[in-house]
Amino acid sequence: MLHKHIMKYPSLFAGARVGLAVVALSGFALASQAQTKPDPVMLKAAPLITRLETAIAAKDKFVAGDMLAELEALIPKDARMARFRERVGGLPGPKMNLTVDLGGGVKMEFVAVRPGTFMMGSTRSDNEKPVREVTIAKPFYMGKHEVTQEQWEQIMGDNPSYFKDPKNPVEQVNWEDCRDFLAKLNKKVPGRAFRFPTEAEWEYACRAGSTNDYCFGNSETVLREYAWYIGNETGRPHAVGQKKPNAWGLYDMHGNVWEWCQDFYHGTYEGAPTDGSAWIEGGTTNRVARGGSWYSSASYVRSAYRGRPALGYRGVVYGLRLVVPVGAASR
Ligand SMILES: [Ca+2]
Repeated sequence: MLHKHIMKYPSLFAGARVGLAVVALSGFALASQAQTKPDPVMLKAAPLITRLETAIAAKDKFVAGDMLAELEALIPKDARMARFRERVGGLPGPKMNLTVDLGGGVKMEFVAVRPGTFMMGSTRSDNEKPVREVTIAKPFYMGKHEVTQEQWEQIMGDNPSYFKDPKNPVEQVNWEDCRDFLAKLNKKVPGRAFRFPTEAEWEYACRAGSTNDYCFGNSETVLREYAWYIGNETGRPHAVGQKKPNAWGLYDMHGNVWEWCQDFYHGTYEGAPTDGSAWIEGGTTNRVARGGSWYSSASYVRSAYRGRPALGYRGVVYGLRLVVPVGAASR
C-alpha cells in the first residue's frame, strides 16, 4: 500500500528520503498517507518545505522568506512553522530594511527589492514601447524616500533647493550634481556602492507587481492618496513620506520630484537591455528621469512615463532616489 503511494507521488517521498522534508511530513501527514489518500495540502506543501530548507541552508533570506509566506498561507501557523520562521529570521542574509547613518544624526532608509520579472513600458506613448519582459536578476535596496535636503546637505555641505525644508526632497540638482553627490557619499560611507537606479529597476520598484498606470490601479481619484502632483493643487513639493507607499513600501514614486536614473534617454525601447542594467550605449545625451513631480499632470506621474531632461538641467522639480546593491550592503 505504502509502496503504491510512493510510486504515485514519487516527488513527495524523494523529498522525505533525502531528509529535507522529514520533519514537516512526520506525524499526521505520513499517517494519513498510509491509511487513505495523501493529504492534498501536504502534497502541495512538501516541495515548498524542501525549497525552504534549501534556501535556509544557502542562507538565502529572500527566497526563504517567500517560501515561508507561501507555506503559511497553506498550512496552520503551528509550532513547526514558528520554528521555520525563527530560522528564517535568524539568517544573516540581506535585511528587508536597511538604514544607513550619514553622520550628524542624519540617516537614510532603504527597502529591499526582490529579484523578479515584469513587463516594462506601456502602449500609451511611443517612447514607452515596445512593452517587453525584463528580468531583475539580483535583489537591491531602493531608497524608501527621495533624497532629502538634510541628507544632501550632510554630504555636500550645501542645499541648492528652492523650496527649503530639511525633510523635503532636494531639488534644483542636475544629473551631474547627483553623480558628484554619489561620489562623495561613497567616500563618506564606504562599502555600500550607492548609485542611481537603472530605468528598469526604477519602473520595477515603482510598479511593485502592478501592471496598471499607477502602482495601485488606474484611478486619478486614488492617485491623490499616493502622489503629490498637479491634481493636489498645492504648487510646491512636500516633505517625503506623507502619502501612501506602494506595495513594496516605497514612498513618492509617483510625483513630488522627478528622480534621475542612470540611463541615457532613447526614443523607444527597441534594443534596450532586458536584464535590468542601465542603457548607456547610443541614444541621446539626455538622461532619464522618472515618476513626474508636484508640477506634473496625472499622465506624467504614471509608472511607465519617461522624462528626458538634459543632463545639465537644474529645476525645482528634479531630485533623486538611491539604490544600494544587496551584496555591497551585506559587507
Ligand atoms: Ca518622486
